[in-house]
Amino acid sequence: MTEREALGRRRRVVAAVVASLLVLGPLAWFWWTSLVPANASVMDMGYPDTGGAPGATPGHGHTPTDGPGVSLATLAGPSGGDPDVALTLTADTGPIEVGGRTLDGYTLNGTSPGPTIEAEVGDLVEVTLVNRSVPDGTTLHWHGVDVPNAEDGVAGVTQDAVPPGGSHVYRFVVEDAGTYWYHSHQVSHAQVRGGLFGALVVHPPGSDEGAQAVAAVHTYGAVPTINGSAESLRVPANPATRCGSAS
Ligand SMILES: [Cu+2]
Repeated sequence: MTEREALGRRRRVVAAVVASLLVLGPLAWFWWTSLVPANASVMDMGYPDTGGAPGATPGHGHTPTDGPGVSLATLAGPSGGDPDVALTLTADTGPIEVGGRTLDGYTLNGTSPGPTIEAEVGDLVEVTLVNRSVPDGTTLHWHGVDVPNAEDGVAGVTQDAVPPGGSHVYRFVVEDAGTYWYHSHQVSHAQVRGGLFGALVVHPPGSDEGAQAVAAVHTYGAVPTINGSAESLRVPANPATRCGSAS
């Protein structure tokens, strides 16, 4: 190989390496910046991104600390008026008996699932959540129920988690009939899985629904259950009865 040929070859190699870097460099950068952070705090809410619209800059309004945003306190349920349905749910850390096994879990009023809450469309529901012994704090979220934002029970977003020894009152009017569930929205992967949930049934106004049965299906550990029992659910009903057995 002549010196000239060698030089030409070296140039081609260098050009190929540079071209590869031009392609792979940006790809590596995009890959790196798209990685999920190793840990994220729900308390670190970042900043509102309005895509460059006026007021998007921190210090110029529309930031959580720099008004004139809407205060969460104005987005609460009715503060006055006697509730139609009122109850206290006390959250505890404790053993749960399922299918002949005793598992570490969580209870509401000593059971999991917690008590079924029954209301009628238009009722004012008041639930006092007491955290007796859940170390990470807890909340109640009304899954699928259209409630004012401050009653939504999302720890770190709409309220602080209720610490051990603390309590929180939720008040909201149920406007849509249906079968819903409520559950913790704090460390949910452990607390909901471990039992901090229950059913909320909103009946149509003045309806005679005949028979009713709630089936809360949940797996504790590896034990599938209905209403906290590993047994099957039997609902006695007379012929021609609509939907199960009247309670
Ligand atoms: Cu939910």
